[in-house]
Amino acid sequence: MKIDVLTLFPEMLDALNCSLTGKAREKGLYLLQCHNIRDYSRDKHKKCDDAPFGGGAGMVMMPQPIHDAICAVDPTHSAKRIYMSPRGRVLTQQLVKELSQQQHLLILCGHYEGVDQRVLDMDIDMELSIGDYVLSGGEIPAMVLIDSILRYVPDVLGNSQSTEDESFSQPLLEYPQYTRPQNFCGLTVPEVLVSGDHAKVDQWRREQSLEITRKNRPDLLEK
Ligand code: 4FV
Repeated sequence: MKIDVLTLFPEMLDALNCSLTGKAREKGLYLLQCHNIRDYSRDKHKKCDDAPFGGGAGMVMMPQPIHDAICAVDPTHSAKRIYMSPRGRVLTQQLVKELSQQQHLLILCGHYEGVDQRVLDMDIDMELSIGDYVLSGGEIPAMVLIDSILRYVPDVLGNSQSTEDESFSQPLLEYPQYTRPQNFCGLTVPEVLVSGDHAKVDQWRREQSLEITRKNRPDLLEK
């Protein structure tokens, strides 16, 4: 999988060089390239934002640097081009799974009040939101999208890990997890988990998932 990220702050994406995503990148399981939109500004001062027509607070990212960056990075439109925005379709595990099948993603990160609509109309395939709240930039949402997608890329997760048994891959939320020590601050691990009876463990985990889902996300049970 090839991922191109267009941003005013490419250094923010360095966070992906840690942990699982970092190891996968070192192993060449995916190719991530970050492109600084400011490098494509034709303004002598490299200006990339301006005041909104019609008035209003804040600044809007100008269309020219973004359009030129997209055309330079993805000249044949081979990528699925995604703009991270609270206005977009909300990201779900199902959508993550679908997007993980793409060979090439281009992710545009907005800043300030957002991006000139004309570049979205001309160049973007999909607006995507990570949730109903407003952030200062699209870089963190882009990292959320990349991290969630990479977990479906072959060999990124070790053999011992799986995407099958976790929250949202099933319609129920994940059951509680425990590890050593068995007694921590006087709190012990549920006996069933150390019983060796796998059928009982599976039953306990399903009951816990149901209880947690009922408490925190009853809407998932309706589905
Ligand atoms: C966002 C979200 C988000 C809005 C203005 C970036 C910011 C600035 N992106 N899911 N929620 N983006 O808040 O994806 O341009």
